[in-house]
Amino acid sequence: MHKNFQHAKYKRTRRVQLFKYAKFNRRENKTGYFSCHDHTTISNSLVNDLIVDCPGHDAEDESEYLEILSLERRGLFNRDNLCQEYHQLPCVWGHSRCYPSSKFCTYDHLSSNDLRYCRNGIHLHNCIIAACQGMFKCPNTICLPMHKVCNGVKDCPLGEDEQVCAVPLVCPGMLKCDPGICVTQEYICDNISQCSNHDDEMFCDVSACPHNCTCSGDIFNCSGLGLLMPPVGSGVKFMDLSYNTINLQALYVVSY
Ligand SMILES: [Ca+2]
Ligand SMILES: [Ca+2]
Repeated sequence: MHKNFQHAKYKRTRRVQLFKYAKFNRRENKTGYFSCHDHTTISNSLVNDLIVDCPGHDAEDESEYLEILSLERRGLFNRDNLCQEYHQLPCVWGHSRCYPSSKFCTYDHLSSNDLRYCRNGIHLHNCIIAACQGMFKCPNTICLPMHKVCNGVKDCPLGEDEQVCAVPLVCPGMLKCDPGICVTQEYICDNISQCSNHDDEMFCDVSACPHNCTCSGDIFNCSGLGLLMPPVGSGVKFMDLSYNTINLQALYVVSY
């Protein structure tokens, strides 16, 4: 009975706490910055991400984790999953920082060079048997998205991802960046440049895609649209104009 009471109290505490965070985040989002105790400011995205960014020893930007530790000390902590989405896993049980379960064991970075998914790297633990579907598996450990293979950085603990690069990569069904790495579809137009020349984040604005064409990065697919002239576009590396009725003799400038 006592345990049930404690659990109910815990759940109530967490609800109140999350409500406070939601309120707090709404307020902070207006400025985009969090003010540390010494008045240093850090980006809101670094608040409650499980790595302390404020100077000093207060860890005020990690108040959610501090609360979990406090609940644990008082014996009130419960391994509740607070993730909002169905296919998500928490970076720490009882914490609201979550990542897609499909990214379990996926080693990747944000534009800021911070670790992607869980900044504390908890999603990279226990990866011996991770399947790494559609990715490169470092022997007995983490999974690398294809853009980490042959990118000149040893991402596997023993650098196996850079040992297969003597022959130029072919990238079937993927975007091949200019320097030679492959980028799978899900990383194209995800607001993070996996290509050093930003190829994968070009032409992501739908309005830049010619009418009725399907565009992904700098690859435009305008096949089978009954076109008589190629659509207007600049900087396009590949445009599929098959199954149209374009008369090339009528064109005097073709520069795609
Ligand atoms: Ca690499
Ligand atoms: Ca990208």
